[in-house]
Parts: sequence; structure tokens; C-alpha cells
Amino acid sequence: MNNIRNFCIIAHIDHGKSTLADRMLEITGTIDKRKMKDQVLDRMDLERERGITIKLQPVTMNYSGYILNLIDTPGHVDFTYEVSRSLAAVEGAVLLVDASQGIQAQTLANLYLAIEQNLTIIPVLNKIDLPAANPEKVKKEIVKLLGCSGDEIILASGKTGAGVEEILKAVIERVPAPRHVGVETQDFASLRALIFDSNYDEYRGVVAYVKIVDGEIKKGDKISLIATGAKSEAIDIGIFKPDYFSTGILKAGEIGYIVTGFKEVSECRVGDTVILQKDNGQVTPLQGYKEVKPMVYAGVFPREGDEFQELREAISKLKLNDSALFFEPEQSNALGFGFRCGFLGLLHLEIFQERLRREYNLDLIITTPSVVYKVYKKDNEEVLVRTPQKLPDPTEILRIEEPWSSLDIITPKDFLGNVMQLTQEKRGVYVNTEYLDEDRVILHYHIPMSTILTDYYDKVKSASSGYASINYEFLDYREADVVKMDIMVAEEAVEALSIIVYRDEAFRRGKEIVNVLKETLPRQMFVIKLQASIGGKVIAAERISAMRKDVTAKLYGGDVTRKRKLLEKQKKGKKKMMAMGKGSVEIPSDTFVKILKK
Ligand SMILES: Nc1nc2c(ncn2[C@@H]2O[C@H](COP(=O)(O)OP(=O)(O)OP(=O)(O)O)[C@@H](O)[C@H]2O)c(=O)[nH]1
Ligand SMILES: [Mg+2]
Repeated sequence: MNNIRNFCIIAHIDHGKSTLADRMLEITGTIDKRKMKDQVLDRMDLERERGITIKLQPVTMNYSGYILNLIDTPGHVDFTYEVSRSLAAVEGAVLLVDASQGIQAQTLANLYLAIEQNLTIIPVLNKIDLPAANPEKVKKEIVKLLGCSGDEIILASGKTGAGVEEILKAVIERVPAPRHVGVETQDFASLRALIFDSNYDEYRGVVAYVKIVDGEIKKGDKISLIATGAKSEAIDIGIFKPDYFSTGILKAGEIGYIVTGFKEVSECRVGDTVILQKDNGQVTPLQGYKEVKPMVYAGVFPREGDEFQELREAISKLKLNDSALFFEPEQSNALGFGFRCGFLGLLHLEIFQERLRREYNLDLIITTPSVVYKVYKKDNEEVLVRTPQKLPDPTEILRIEEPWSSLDIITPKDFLGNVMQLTQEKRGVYVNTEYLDEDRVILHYHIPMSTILTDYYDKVKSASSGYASINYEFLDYREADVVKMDIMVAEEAVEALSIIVYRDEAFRRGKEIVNVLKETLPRQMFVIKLQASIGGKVIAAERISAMRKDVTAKLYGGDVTRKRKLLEKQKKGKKKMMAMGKGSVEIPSDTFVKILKK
């Protein structure tokens, strides 16, 4: 066990984690040269198309007599849960900082997560090949942040390969071998394996990604999970290369997978402990994970009404590979049976929708995303409102509270004014400022969660020419003056488009939404009225003009009567379609997110 080293690569988004992992895989000869491609650990098409990592990805490498288990992690704030689960499976973290950008908001957030887990941190200054790199300045930032000495920081480039061997050597020297908690004779101890991720594989079924903390597990062993009580047999066992590579055995300290043989996907949960059935009741569970709290909710309905069962199955399977996802069944008058789902942010929602479409061939209707409001009613009842439809009648409401978050913004001083003005406009409450170095600051604010989830992030980016970065987490609930706004298309309220808005922003938001609809809805044979209303009162309106099919084009010459007759017929047709109301107006799936981001 002394020759095992487990570590993650953590960093702010785009600071080069997956590219650095590429070089490590090459140096250690883990991946065949012919199979090598850029960011090879980004295994989903979606990750490759977007150029971002969405999923944690473990891989086992051999290097100068050591077994190195690396976990590549995402950098985007919506996928922080992937990072924290990875950190719980390892003893060290390589912290990358882009030498041209310096420390950013998720550098700090991910570093603090690693420190909480008592991990050994190896600071790396990455992308030193960039002409804009400023290693001396960034080095100072890191020294100040970590309180380490300058020589502990390794200078590297995932692009050229500079410094990469040095990082591997530092992992071996500085990161401790996986330590056993409890009994001295760990090799003979009872099996305890931490499930840090899972997946549904078409051929293998439910696969658990595990770190073996104590004992060992062999193919064919009878296993059980402590929390869910699920029992089964380990059908196959192996390591990540990064494809599944069967070894038939995993020992204390190692990271690998177990093909569980579970029939129900809900039996396998991240944070649970795998034990041998014979040890049932005799071993204590490993410390699991904090439940993640979704930041934003949306209704998810199949576009085809009869696909509810497929949707249920698909979401349950996807949940295995996306443990931050929350879902519960929901019924809507207009949309039928579906689910209310919780996400960590809008990108998470977008990825969820896209994965269901690609991996499960499901087309969805997603209602306008919303945070959770706490509604205190006059009859002393307190309700959590996750969807605008469930907001009680205004006459019943005493007050409403909304979630707030603590927000950290890292920005160059030059943009301080812009960023502060924007944040104030967005209802942010200033807390204080810290200096990162002579020309960069960390601003601390408190701000309503709903603001961040909408357009705040994009606006901060443009207010700072792209230089500022943000991180946020839930803080508390505070009173909010909000109302429900209905959106009518062709004079019928579209349930999926209702939204809860600040009363003093209702007019502006109403106008914005009908404009977005005007731009996104396809034209029809008839005029479509678009309206926003509050409590039945229209506050904004637009219309999409009719597409006029020229039915007379085929007619030759001046037969006026026939021409008139045809036009009459066309008019009638229009009426019919109008009567069908919104049933005939298709609303594209991405409209809902577009509205929120506007
Ligand atoms: N010049 C230079 N570019 C790099 C280097 N490492 C990565 N890049 C580029 O930076 C971009 C982001 O690289 P990734 O490896 O995907 O970054 P990441 O940290 O894995 O990103 P996320 O997983 O989405 O957080 C890509 O365009 C890379 O080609 C480097 O050392 N030098
Ligand atoms: Mg990546």
C-alpha cells in the first residue's frame, strides 16, 4: 500500500486541468499514442463540444514503481459537487493556477474544499508557455494564499509538457500513501469502500466508483451497502484506464470500480459504504457526503405525453451519474405528469436536458427555472414554493422570503467601480474588500440567489472585460417583494412560462419576456398575441404577425372571383387555428432558459 498515491487536479475553470492530465497519461504510457487526443479524460461528446469538464474522471497510472490514481475534476461552479466528492477519495490535490490569469474565484473555493479534507496541496503555476504569463506575480499570490515558500511551487505547462514529470515526482514525495483509519493490520481488516461516484452502463448495469478504505474485495464477493441495505454480488471489479479494466480485485488504498449487479438504480448512492455481507452489522460506515442543496428548480415534462415512464427511468439512471440532481414527481394541469427537478445552476440544467436528449432520446418541456421561496401565510402556514404555479393567492400571503447567497468577486482594481455599481444595481449588499495583491481585489457581497442565476454572471464578465470571476454559496433567507407574472400566448396562459419577479421590476421583465418570445416563437398562419400579466392585468404586450402563404400564386391571370374565394378560405383557416389556441403554437425547449438569461 506504500506505493499508492491518490490525487486530484483542482483549479478554476479553464486553468488547464484536463490538458495537464493528458501529459501525465502520455508520460506514464497509460493511453496508447494512437488513441490520444486533447483533453482525453473529457469522455462525453458534450464535454468535448463545449470544451469544459462536467464529470470527475479517475484514471490509474504506473510511474517509477508507483501506482498513481488521478482524478480530473471540473472547474465550473455548477459542478462543485464533483470536486468535493473527488477530494474525499484522495490524499493530495494538485492546485493549478493559470500563470496569465492568477488566482480566480474557483481557485479559492476548490482550495478551501481541499483544505477541509486535510489534503496535501501541491501548488502548480500552469501555462507558463503563454506570452502573457506573469509567473513572478502569480507566484507571490500563491505564496500569500497558501503561506508556502516559493520553491514549493512547480512551474509547468500542460501544453509543452514542461514541469509535468516534476509534478508526478512531487505527488510521490509529498502526498502521503493512503492511510488506514482504525485497525493497524489494515490488510486483514473488513472491507469498507467509499462510493464516490456511479454510472449506469448499458452492458454492465449499475457500476459503483469506489475508494477502498479498508480490506479488499474480489470478484464474486457477496456485498452489501450500509445505508440502503442493498445486497448483491460483485460481478466484476477493476480499475480505470480510463476505460473499465478488469482486475478481479481491489485492495486497501486503491481506486476502482465494482459492477454491482444491483437491479434498482436507487440502491446505489454516492457516499454509501460497501461492505461484505458477512460483516453486516459489524463495521461502522465511512463518513459520507453532505447532501447538496439545489439552487434552482424547474418542471421537467416529456414533450410527448406518453413518454412519462421513459422519462422516469431515464432520470433515475442519469441520477447515478449526476448525484447533484434532485427530482420528485409532479403533475401539472397543462403539461401532465412530469418531475420537479433541482439543479446547482443553469448550466447544470442545460447539461441535464442535453444528456436526456442525447443519451435517452427524450425531448422535454422545461418550465422557467426558479429558486425556492418561503411563503408565510396569514393562516400561519409556511410553504416552500418551488414553482410559480404553487404561489398562493396574494390575499393569503403575509410575507415571502427568498434565498440569498454570499458572493465573492475577484477583479482587477481597474474594474472595481463598474463591478460594484453593477452588483449594487442587482440588489447586492456590500460586505467588505480584501486585497489579493497590489492590483487585484476580492469583493464580498450578499445578494439574492435569483439575481446570480439570471444574467449577473454575464454582466460581471462584460463589466470587467472578462477579467472578473465569481463564486457563491447559499447564505440565508430574506424578505422579498415578489409577484407571480403570467405569460399569455395567443390569449392562453402558458403555465411553463409563469415566473416570480420583483414587483418593482415587473414592467421591465414583462416587456423583456414578450420580446424574447417574439424573437423565438416561429411565425404561424395567424397573428399571435403575446402578453405578460399580473393578477389578470396585462402589463406588456407584443404580437407576431401572420405568415402569409400566398395561395393565389399558382393562379394565372386576372380571375378575380376565384382569387377572392381562395383568400376567403384562407381567412377561415386562420380562425380555426386561432381557436386551437396555444396548442398550435409550438414553444421551442430552450425558450425557458433564454427568458431567464435575458
Ligand atoms: N498555452 C497553453 N494553453 C493551455 C495550457 N493548458 C491548457 N491550455 C488551454 O486552455 C484551455 C482549457 O484547457 P483545459 O485543459 O480544458 O482546462 P480545464 O481546467 O480542464 O477546464 P475545465 O475542466 O472546464 O475547468 C484549452 O484551450 C487548452 O488548450 C498550457 O499549458 N498552455
Ligand atoms: Mg477539464
